[in-house]
Amino acid sequence: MKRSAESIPLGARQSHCRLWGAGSLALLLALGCGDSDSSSGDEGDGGADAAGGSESVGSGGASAGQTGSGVGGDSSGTAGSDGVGGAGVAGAGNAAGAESTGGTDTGSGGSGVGGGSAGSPGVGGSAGSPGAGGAAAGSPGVGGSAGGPGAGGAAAGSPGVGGSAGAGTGGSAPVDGECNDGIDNDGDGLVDWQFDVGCYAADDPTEASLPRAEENGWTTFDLSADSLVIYVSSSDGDDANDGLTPETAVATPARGAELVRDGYPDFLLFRRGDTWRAQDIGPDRVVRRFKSGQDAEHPIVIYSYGDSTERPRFEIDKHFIDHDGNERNYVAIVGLAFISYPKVPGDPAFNGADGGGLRLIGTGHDILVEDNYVEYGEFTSQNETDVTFRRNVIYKSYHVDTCAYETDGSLNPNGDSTYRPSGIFCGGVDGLVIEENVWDHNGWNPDVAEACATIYNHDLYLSGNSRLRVRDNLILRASSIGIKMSSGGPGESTDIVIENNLFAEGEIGLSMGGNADTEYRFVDAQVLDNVFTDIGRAQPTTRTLTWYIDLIDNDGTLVSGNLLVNQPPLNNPYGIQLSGGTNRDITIENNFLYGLLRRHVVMDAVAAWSNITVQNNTFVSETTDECLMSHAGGFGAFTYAGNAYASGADSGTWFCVDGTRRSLAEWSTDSGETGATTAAVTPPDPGRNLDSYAADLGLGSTLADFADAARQQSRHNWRPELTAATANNYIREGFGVPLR
Ligand SMILES: [Ca+2]
Ligand SMILES: [Ca+2]
Ligand SMILES: [Ca+2]
Repeated sequence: MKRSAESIPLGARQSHCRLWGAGSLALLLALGCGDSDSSSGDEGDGGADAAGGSESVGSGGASAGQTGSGVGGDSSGTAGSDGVGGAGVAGAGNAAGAESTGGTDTGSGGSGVGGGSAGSPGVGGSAGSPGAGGAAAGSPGVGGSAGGPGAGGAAAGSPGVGGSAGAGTGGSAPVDGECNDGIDNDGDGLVDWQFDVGCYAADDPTEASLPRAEENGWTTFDLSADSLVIYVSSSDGDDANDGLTPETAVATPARGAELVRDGYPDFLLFRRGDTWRAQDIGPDRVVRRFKSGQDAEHPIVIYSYGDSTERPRFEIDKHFIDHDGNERNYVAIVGLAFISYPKVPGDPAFNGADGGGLRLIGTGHDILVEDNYVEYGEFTSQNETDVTFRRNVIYKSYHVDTCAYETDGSLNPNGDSTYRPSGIFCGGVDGLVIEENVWDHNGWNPDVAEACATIYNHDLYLSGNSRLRVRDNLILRASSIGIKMSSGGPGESTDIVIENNLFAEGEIGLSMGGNADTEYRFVDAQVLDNVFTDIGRAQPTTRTLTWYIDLIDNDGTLVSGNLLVNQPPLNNPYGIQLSGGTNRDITIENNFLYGLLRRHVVMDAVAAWSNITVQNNTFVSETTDECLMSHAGGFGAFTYAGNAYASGADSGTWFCVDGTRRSLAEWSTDSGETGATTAAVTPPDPGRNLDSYAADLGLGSTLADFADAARQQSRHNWRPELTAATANNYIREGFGVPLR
């Protein structure tokens, strides 16, 4: 498993393709390094045109310095994107890699890519020419150079194929990449995206497992020499089979889980598009603890196979895997769908209570949970180490009996705390990564009676975790809080980064406080470049809060680059609030708050606080509300500097100091702020949010429309425009703040 680009330096990885000399072509091909083009200057592999190609990574030119005379395909290709020349292989002959000369091209096809010269990257052809040496129909193009007949990465996602269809015939079929060419390119016995676990999807140009940065962000795997692969299919499996091939798949998850081995880098693969009901990894709690892999680079993997792009669907009434206090290490759970069927309205077994997801509670480490879909259930992880949740979709975790009522029968907005469903609960995890997930509408279900939103239910509930990274998540429509963070004692949560997430609705965006009142419970936190919009708009609990960022008992916290916008007109608003008995070394800088009602910053200081800096922020309210800024408790611990302020309120009332209205000049005197200005900003398109983004994308006109589309994300259907990173930039652009 390759975890990230950083884990294996690019140069080191490429070198294994370069070290082989001429004459090692067969081996190179087996390793997936060479290209599949001719190495002998034969008539080229003829030109497929670049029909709808996606970006591809070419695998180098072939060996031995022979100049291919590639023959171009025709030029009717469309819309391929640039291929990337692979590394050439040192050839014995002509070392000077001539750039392939694309033939005449009238299409808008992908780029041709020349084979590289000795050991050097291929030379990219120009956009618009079909694959290497592509010429007009039937006319011979000039192939690539030494080390490769015209053939680095071709257009249309096909590495190493000579960018062109049959000689002189002018091909027209799309060129396939390694994961869609019918060939076992890496010699592991697994062919293409349907079966090779090194393929993230059909578009993957490599059957090998590369770092995520080269796998469209997905985790892929290579088999180890001693890996056992077990296939499970509900549609054509049989537990009497051996499970060792797709044709001899077993039928049940329990049998499959029996066949993979504890402590080995085995693969338990479920057929995509199949459904299992009331079955899981085993029939009792002990079995559901599952197994461990071999080591961090050789996990035991639960994943999928087959022609469908639909995740294997598990209709469950309890957690699919439940470590239940035991140690399980080196486990990857990838690409599965978990539906809590007793919570599906209308299901014959409906009770609104049973179900689950994954319960990773124990002393284990090195756990990966990626690309799973969870409906009506949740993830939990406690006390484990190095746990990663990435690119999952978690929707409508809920439980009945969460409503509470006043004596007059009206709804108590606090709700009943007996059950506390959230999208995820993590407690005491050291090394927790939560990235690029979709958290939507967790905590309640308005389609079910007695499944109320309460103050106890959140999209993410993170308690006392350290080395915590929460980045690039969509955090939508929480019952109460988008990310609720609690910490029970001093330093219990340390080394925290909350970065580039998108928070929409819920009644509170981020709360790093709560549940205790001891000193300095959150240490070394960074809240960076997040976007918060429409917090409080929907009021599922019926409370009228619209709180964006709440910090309590922090020690060494940086809040920087955040965009807080689109506050609904409710009676209890704020932007960023700092409170609690202890806060020190806090910096709030370069944030942009626009269109909030009042109280953009609330400081509720006490004597114990020290070294609090608020600088270079922009605070703009268009309402006539007083108290754009609200500061209480003295300025001894504070440095205010260089902030820009604007409000529609009377200029004598923008600032509230211990409850007294102050003008900007008076504020500067009181606070000692230097360089304060009246903000003069005119955002190009203020008001942008996920409603307008849904419209912009043609998805509808509401946050719900956007969420519906975002929940369809998977490795086989990945749309970058539906990620938090892209949506955040869309919103940033409207407010005229720098893109990220
Ligand atoms: Ca293949
Ligand atoms: Ca293979
Ligand atoms: Ca791959």
